Amino acid sequence: MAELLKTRDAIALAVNQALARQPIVDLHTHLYPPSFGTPVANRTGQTDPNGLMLWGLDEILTYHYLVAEVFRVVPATVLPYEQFWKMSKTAQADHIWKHLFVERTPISEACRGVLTSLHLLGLDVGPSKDLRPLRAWFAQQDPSAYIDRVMELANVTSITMTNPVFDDNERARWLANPQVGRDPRFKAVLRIDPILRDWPTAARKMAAWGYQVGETFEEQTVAEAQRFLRDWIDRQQAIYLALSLPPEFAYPAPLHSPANPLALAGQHALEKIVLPVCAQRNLPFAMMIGSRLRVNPALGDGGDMVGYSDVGSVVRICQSFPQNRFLVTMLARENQHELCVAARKFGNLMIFGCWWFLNNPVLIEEMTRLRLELLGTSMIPQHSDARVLDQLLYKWTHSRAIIGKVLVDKYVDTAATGWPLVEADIQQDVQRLLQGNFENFLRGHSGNVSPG
Ligand code: RAT
Ligand code: ZN
Repeated sequence: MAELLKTRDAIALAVNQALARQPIVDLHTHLYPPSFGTPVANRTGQTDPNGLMLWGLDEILTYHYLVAEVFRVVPATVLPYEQFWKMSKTAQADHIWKHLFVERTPISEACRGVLTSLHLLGLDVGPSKDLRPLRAWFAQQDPSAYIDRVMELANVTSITMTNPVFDDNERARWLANPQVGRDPRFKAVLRIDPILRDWPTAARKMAAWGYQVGETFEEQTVAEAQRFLRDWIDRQQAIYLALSLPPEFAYPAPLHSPANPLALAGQHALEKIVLPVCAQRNLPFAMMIGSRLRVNPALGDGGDMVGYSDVGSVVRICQSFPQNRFLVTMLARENQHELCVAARKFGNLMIFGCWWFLNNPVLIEEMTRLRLELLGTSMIPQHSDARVLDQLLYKWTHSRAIIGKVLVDKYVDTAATGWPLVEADIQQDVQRLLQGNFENFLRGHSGNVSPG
């Protein structure tokens, strides 16, 4: 008979061990293998200024979360945006280091993240706060071996990329080298934002690339746009299709939508092109809803805003397309409760992650509690959204600790009823949360019959 876990201490030990041992399948990142090139100086001596694999000190310090934070303390009236962007990566990193880490205590989550990552690599800066020895260390790394090291330290076994097919830099790399995405540590995701968000541009581009796609949704356009998606699914061996959507996204599209004049075309593209192909290929469709892009374009990737979105539209989509599966995350804190309730109703809806501005301890804890209470373990509590490889270290370390804290509370409550809790139960739950639910959902097992 396995030993029953009754005390908080025994439960905490079992939870922490299970979490530390459980390999993570990270279902959404913006990371790439070395085959996509890297702009970062390294021991191989090979760099590519437009390379997509970001890693190392200057990249973690210039993460767009930190760019936004540094402009709060050195405003654009003092250092104009254009001037900041003209600076070298090293100079930008030094500027951020000086103002956010040296002149102030680095307590924001993004600042703390840099420190956790460095600490886990054994690279504490010490009282001098001198970055030069750290830079020298990073310049000695081999990018591929460094990926192994980071994955091992973070206990991440599979990294899911985001592969935007309408991005010229990325597209050219897939076309030039059919093997570019075949690194076994990485999986591809076909990212297709313009198809739903800006159909005329998407249609024009597909036409320029040799597909007979016009602006209106005639038979030929639909067939050819579907062929385009199938070709890219095959080229990338994509494991799902994805996009992000603005807060005003609505399904069905409102008849008069001054806020989003392209909404109706987006609806047609969803119904006639994207979802049929996902269903044929048995691939989930991921919708990340609630990002209002570029409210301050001068901040670049840091210039996007959050907005309250419509869960009712998610419900109508899940209801209208039972043959499709949907991975959904929403950016507004205020949407989280309603989204959990929606997931109770539809087995083809899998909610995931604490996205972007929600990826802070206070909100990760709140959301994880809410989800466990409403959905048990039938959800995916987190993804990293890492853009820089080294961020896997902090994003997963911080989240693992919070998920652990919440799980301990839940198991203590369960054990208090006299339920015979054993270690194997905890291991199985943790496996589902950090790996199994995602892998099963990809295989087509929703495994989540509506609990009412
Ligand atoms: O979290 C981020 O880094 C954002 O800039 C976005 O990339 C977002 O995660 C997305 O995938 O659209
Ligand atoms: Zn992302």
